[in-house]
Amino acid sequence: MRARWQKPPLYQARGRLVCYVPPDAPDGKNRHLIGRAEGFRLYAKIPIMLLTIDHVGIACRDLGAAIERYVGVFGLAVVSLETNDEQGVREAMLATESGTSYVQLLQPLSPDSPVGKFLERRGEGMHHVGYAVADVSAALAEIGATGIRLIDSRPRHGSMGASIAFLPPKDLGGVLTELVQPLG
Ligand code: MC0
Repeated sequence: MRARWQKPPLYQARGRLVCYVPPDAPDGKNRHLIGRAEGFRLYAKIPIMLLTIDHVGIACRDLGAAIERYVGVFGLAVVSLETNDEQGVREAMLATESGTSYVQLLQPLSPDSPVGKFLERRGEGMHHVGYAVADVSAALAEIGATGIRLIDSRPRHGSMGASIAFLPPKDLGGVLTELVQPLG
């Protein structure tokens, strides 16, 4: 019987995480080919771009009422209340127990803003997911190179001093996606 293929060990070489893969090994994720030797392939491991879920954005008509609901039901803590004129929202960030991921409640400043149009079309509900990245400009360049369209080709100002950029829902399974480089 043919031996089951074993995942090759990762090790450091010249500052990079690499692994040698035998000729019959299946393709792997998060790695790219950097060389070949005697039928073996040498891969460098690609770091995962999305570090964590930074926040879930929820569109609401009445920010005060939405805050009361999320604090009352889940015991979340309001850590920031801001108006973002460029994005057309009044918004609150409510921290989860981890302290590094948030529920973001969004009330539109006008009916023709992104959240205003969303409420009109779909009603209250989940508006977008925000993922933390180490470097939003670098992430935009990498994502753009895959053929995914960018709503923002350069970073904008987001909540709590973050740099943010949006990717269109039509290219990502119907989910408006935000990249977030937290402040500091
Ligand atoms: C619209 N669509 C969505 C959607 N918004 N689908 C999923 N999730 C959403 N959030 C869909 C509509 O249902 C429609 O689909 C199509 O997109 C066009 O809708 P539209 O109403 O005509 O809207 P557009 O095309 O003018 O704009 C949609 C787009 C826009 C996503 C490009 O909303 C945008 O640029 N969003 C990024 C900025 C943003 O959302 N800012 C507010 C949060 P059908 O199938 O009917 O064609 S600011 C924020 O969150 C900041 C403060 C932070 O986190 O720090």
